[in-house]
Amino acid sequence: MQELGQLADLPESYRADLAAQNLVPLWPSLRSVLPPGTPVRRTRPICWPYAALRPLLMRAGELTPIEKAERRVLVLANPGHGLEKMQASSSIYLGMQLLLPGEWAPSHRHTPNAVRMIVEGEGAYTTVDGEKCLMSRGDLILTPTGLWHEHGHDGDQPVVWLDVLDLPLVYYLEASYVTEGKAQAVTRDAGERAYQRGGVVPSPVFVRADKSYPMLRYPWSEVRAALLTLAADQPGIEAVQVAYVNPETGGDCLNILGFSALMLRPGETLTLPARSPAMVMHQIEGDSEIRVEDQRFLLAPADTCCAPGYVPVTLANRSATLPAFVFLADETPLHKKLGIYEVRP
Ligand code: GTQ
Repeated sequence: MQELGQLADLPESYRADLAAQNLVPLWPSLRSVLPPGTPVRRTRPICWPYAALRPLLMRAGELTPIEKAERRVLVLANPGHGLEKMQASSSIYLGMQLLLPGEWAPSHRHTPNAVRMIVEGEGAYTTVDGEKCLMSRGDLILTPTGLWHEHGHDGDQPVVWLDVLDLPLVYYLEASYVTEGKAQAVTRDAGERAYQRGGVVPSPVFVRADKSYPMLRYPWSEVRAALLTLAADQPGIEAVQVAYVNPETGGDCLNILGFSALMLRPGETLTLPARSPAMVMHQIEGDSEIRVEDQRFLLAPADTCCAPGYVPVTLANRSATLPAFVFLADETPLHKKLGIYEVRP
């Protein structure tokens, strides 16, 4: 590839004249914005072990009352982007949120999409668009763009969940903002019950719902059962994996980030090919080993890690007798919409 001219090759007075007109020569920067073959990635493979994070989150519970936090969250920040950027990858934000018994995180809605993966504790709930979604370990709850949501807790132990948002992307688009609201009345029936059986959807008098987000809570008990059934029925299947979809369309459940659950059979090692989107992995149950570039993470339940795009990711079940269950979040829907999605052999 041709070596290009540097900024220093240009006379200083010419550079000053350009800057005075808000002009920049492309050629000194061309190779950094369009590198040959593989993009520049700031996203580094990083692991956030829950055992290290949890005491710091509980300490936040002592130090900062919910009224002073609104959302009591420790952000899982990728140092490759700079901690202050609060990014796990270019488009993914991750936070661990703590709600203590009796606390309430007030109603608001915002442009970024969020999901919550429940990590520990019982008795909390999120009300989304008038639907009260109970939180249990492993449940996935959607709070799509523009929908009101608030969190409450009627139990007697701390509740922790993992927030996954497309906040870095929406912020970059200069489209990120919030609207405060009043406590919501519960007005919407549980989508997870209406759509509980695969292959059939509610169709009153032949009219299908046109809701963009018909299902907001994906109970772990159902997803786990689906994975176990798939593994038992199709022993030859390449990967025991299910995607969280919109049951009306079969498409991705949200527009920007994609979500799936993976079961690693006892002793299984699975290598995902290099794909363009960055990815987040969260251990729901069991113990896994994740290999990304020169990193090797041993995940225990509630541990979270991430991988940049364009590199293969190997996941191995560390148990020879028990299945391991991993929640995956990635940027696939975004890459597909933009036409930049790639899988490399
Ligand atoms: O629970 O609504 O981690 O608005 C970041 C922003 C959680 C939330 C986050 C939010 C929320």
